[in-house]
Amino acid sequence: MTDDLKLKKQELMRFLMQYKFAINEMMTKVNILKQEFTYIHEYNPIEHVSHRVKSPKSILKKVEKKGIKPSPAVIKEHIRDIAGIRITCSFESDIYIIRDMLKQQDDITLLSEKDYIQSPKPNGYRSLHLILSIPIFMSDRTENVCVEVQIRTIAMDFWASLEHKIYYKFNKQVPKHLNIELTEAAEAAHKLDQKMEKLHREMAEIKAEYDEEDPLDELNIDNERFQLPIQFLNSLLNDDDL
Ligand code: 0O2
Repeated sequence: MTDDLKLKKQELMRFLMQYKFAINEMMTKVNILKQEFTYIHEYNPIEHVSHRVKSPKSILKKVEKKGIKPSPAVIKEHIRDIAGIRITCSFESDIYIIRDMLKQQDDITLLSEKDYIQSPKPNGYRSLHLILSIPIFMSDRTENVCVEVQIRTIAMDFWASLEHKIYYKFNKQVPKHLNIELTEAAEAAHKLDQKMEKLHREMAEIKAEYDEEDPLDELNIDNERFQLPIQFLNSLLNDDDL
């Protein structure tokens, strides 16, 4: 390998490294939110998280598509999805809860938000896209790095994965009848999301009523996991000597 090529490779590695670190930072944040939310609200809004750094080949494709100069500074400014994180949740309302939890963090700046849930794409694509900027502290400098965060439900993700496969299988020229069926499937997925959200809400209401009535709550005892019979615990609570 020539010295010039070695230098170019090093420059590319250094450029991509900041995106890897940005993903590490974001993943730590997401994991903390996941654990804290589970602890406080007794349920986990985040079902699955995946991440990737765009390959040099895909970055170059986007450089060509956008007609920009292939220099690190220009790429960094114009291509904001080099680092990508995808968060999958159970319910649509979780998406906005996670968005708000991320937005309120002091070191995160929200650069843009595209809500393809309120305004789905014509093909039926639904997802919430955030472009966030976070600082990365390197040995000799601080870099503000963009991360694209896509947040969607399991149903939205299921649809998007299949649509993506079909899109590339037919080299972006999907037969009309498949496009129609895909749009219908997106609608069905949306209906399922609405139904699941309704069930989720109803369940939360029942749980809130149940918690109000349950005297064990004051003792902060998780009685589902508690091994002693409930009558015994109630008798303890009613004991004047306590
Ligand atoms: P990959 O491999 O997923 O990263 P941009 O081109 O990013 O500057 P654009 O096109 O406005 O600007 O971006 P947008 O609308 O935020 O969408 C970018 C990403 O969203 C895509 O990334 C996909 O991941 C996803 N996406 C958007 N529309 C669709 C869709 O109709 N179907 C599916 N399955 N995914 C979609 P990339 O860069 O295409 O690829």
